[in-house]
Amino acid sequence: MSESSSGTDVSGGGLNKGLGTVEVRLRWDPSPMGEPDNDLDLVAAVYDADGGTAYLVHFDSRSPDGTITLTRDSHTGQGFGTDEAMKLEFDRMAEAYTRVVVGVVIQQNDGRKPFGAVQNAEVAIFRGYDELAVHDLGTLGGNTAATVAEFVRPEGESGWEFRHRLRGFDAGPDDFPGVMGKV
Ligand SMILES: [Ca+2]
Repeated sequence: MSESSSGTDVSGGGLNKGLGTVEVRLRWDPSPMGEPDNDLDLVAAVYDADGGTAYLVHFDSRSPDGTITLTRDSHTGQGFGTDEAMKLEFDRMAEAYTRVVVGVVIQQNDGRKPFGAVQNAEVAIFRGYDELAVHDLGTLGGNTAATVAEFVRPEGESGWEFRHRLRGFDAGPDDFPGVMGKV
């Protein structure tokens, strides 16, 4: 389980192949006293070569092969540092899978709560100690969901590539998984 001794680590700038293990870290501030909790969720959708959704990973849905794990979960955003985190082990992912999209969706409990109503919502994507991307989700204003990272394995290639991706969606926890993979 030693991530620092990964044999696939590629040194040198700009080369994102052989991603190894990637962690997506999400943080946000709790709601003001007396208001419904701010509950943001990380969601990963895994696609096969035909573009079909192979499976989803979120707070109550696990990866069948254990390569994507929600390692930290929060319903309120309380506490310091990372509130929710997801680990993706690309080295162990089956050949059949060629694309993974990671998103954030806000639980809509009482009325509508967009990113603009959640303070200091930020997502960061790390490969080891390297920060691949960081996004201030507050910039998404009126959106209630967003895709924040895309990982692809090009046809004929063995290595995965990271692609920057930040796109807002007007969707909730029920319908976001169905649309998050659409380009
Ligand atoms: Ca959550």
